[in-house]
Formats: sequence, structure tokens, C-alpha cells
Amino acid sequence: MAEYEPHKEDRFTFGLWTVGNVGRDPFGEPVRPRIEPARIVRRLAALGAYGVSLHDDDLVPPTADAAERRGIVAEFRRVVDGEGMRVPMTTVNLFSDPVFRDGALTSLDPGVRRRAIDKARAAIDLGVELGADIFVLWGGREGVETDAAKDAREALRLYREGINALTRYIRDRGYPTRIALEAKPNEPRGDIYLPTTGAMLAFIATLDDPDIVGVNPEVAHEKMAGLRAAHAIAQAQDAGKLFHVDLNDQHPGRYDQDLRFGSDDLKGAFFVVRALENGGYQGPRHFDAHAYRTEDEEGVWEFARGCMRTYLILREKVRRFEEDAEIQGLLQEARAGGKPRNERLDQLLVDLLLGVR
Ligand code: GLT
Ligand code: MN
Ligand code: MN
Repeated sequence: MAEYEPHKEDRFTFGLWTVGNVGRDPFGEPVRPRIEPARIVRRLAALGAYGVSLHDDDLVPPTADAAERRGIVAEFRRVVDGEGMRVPMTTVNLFSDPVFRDGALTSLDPGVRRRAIDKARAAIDLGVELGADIFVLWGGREGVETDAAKDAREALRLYREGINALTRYIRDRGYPTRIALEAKPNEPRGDIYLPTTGAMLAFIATLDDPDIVGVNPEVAHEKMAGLRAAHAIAQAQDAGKLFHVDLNDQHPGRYDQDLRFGSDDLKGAFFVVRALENGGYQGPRHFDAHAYRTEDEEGVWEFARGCMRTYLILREKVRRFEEDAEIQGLLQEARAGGKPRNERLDQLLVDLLLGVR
């Protein structure tokens, strides 16, 4: 149906690493070839997306020298601009290089910490070159398998020093960049420090320059922790800290799945969309997910279309929820001190979502 066609003003973005995911998992090799960044930009533009995000290494191989880097970035910019696309966010890969295997910003080794900060600074520079004003920081390796190896308070102190070094860099350069911290409870580490959005929010208050640091809640990561993603988003909004969002899905209690948005839990996804749409969130609706490992490239674009389509359908359901006389009447009654009719309310929502209302 044409009414669920995405358009640029819907502000849908995808990481290069998401549609570019080759389907490798801990037990199996890639199942589809890498898609070149320029092709990703062109195909997503044709599907109605607003832009792309990227890790430093998704675009520029870590082995590239300065001249190669300049060429790659200039050519990428040409394609992005030519397609009327944007790069609102960049991030840094502080997890693939074996040097970061026991932490990057929280490594006990000062040389490793310096490398992590240098790499993050270069990724911030890259973002500024590409017009991004959000820098996501996901501390994938900032954790432990055994607390015998690191004291959690020392790790938090090191983490804070690292982020303080980055905000200083942003201020010194006069960049417009704001940092969005992304929480995840585990994987690839046994335990990752600051495992939830709520923990990140408390930590931000301890930084030197908290104004330019917020959060990037990810639906799947909150679900991995057994939590409700829409509540994490609400708390971030309440704190004025919802700088970015990662939309996807997850079967609770599993490994990190990064499933297509809304594919596991439509009701949970409905409340995520409602929080974003009603809460004044103006940033990108960013999908951090990937196609099933069964898929070839055609399946990847089917996946991308599905993420956006589901969001738009749910956005329409939100509008209907807010305009539904019976639903709103029951809410009014509750606010006026009437008895709760939560069973009725929830069934009305279920009817709405199942398309019979
Ligand atoms: C990685 C992770 C994501 C993060 C990305 C940004 S990388 O795919 O699982 O949740 O947002 O570093
Ligand atoms: Mn994830
Ligand atoms: Mn993410």
C-alpha cells in the first residue's frame, strides 16, 4: 500500500554494517558477499531512506594511508550528496581489533587506552567531514569475563577519563558533535559495564561535560537485559538525553539477534514508536538490525523495506490509538479517579494492532 511507503522526511537511517552484514556468526562463515558502501547508499535512497550511519572501519579500511582515506571519503561524499542522502551519525569500531580484546577505553594498559582514544577521535573527525552531528559510542569490549581481572570501579574511572578526553577534543575543535552512549548487558564480553540505558544516564551525570553526552538506547539490548525498551526511551527523554535510537528486535533471553524491527514483539514496537512520535524525538529513526542468515542480497532489501514499513504502520496505529474515542475515554476516566479498566484497554489495543478495530 502506497501509504506505507517511506519518504526522506520520515528520517529512516541504516548502518552500513546492517544491510552490509554478510551473515557471519560464531559458528559459520559469511553467506553473502559484502555490499559496497556506494551501492548501499544508492539502494537505500531508492527505497526512501534518509541516510546512512557508519563505523570508521565500515568505510575506510584500517590499513588505508592518508591519501587512500581522502579518496575513499571524497568519493563516498559524492555518492551520498548525489543521492540526496545524509550521514547523521558515525561511530567507532573499538571491538574488532584484537588489541582491544580486554577493553579499549577501560583497558588496564595505558597504551591501549591511548590507541582507543586516538581511533575514536579520528572517527569523530570523519563524522564531522561527513556532516554528522551524533557520535555513537558502544563499549562492546568494555567489560570482563572475570572480575578477578579488573575492578569495576577502576574500570568506571577509566571509562570516564576516556569519554572526558573525547568531549574535550570536541570542545577544543569547536565541533557540533554530541556523543550518544549505547548500553548492552553482555556479548561480546561476559558482562559489559554500564549494561542498561538507565546505568548510562546515571554515569553521564559524573562526566566533566555532561551537556554534550546522551544515550542511544537499542531496543534489542534492553530486551536482552529483560527490560522494556519503551521505558528506557522514556527515561532518556525525561532526562533530555535521547540523542539517537537503535531500532531492531530480539527474542528475550537469547544471544544478540538484531532482528528486523517489530519482528518479535509488535506490541513492544508499538510503544517504542509511540514514545518517539509523541515524545518530540527529532533525530534519525535508525535501524541497527540485519537480515536473517538465510537471505541473499534481495532478501536484505526486503528486510530493509520491512523495517521501515512496520514503523510506518505502527505510526499510523499510534495515531488511531490517540484518536480512538473509547480508548481515550477510558484513560480520561482513570485520570478522573475512576476504576482502572486495564483489561479492556489492553484488549482494545490488541484489536487495533490485529486490524479488527
Ligand atoms: C554493533 C553493535 C551495535 C552498535 C554498533 C555501533 S556495532 O553492531 O551490536 O549495537 O550499535 O558500534
Ligand atoms: Mn544489537
Ligand atoms: Mn546498536
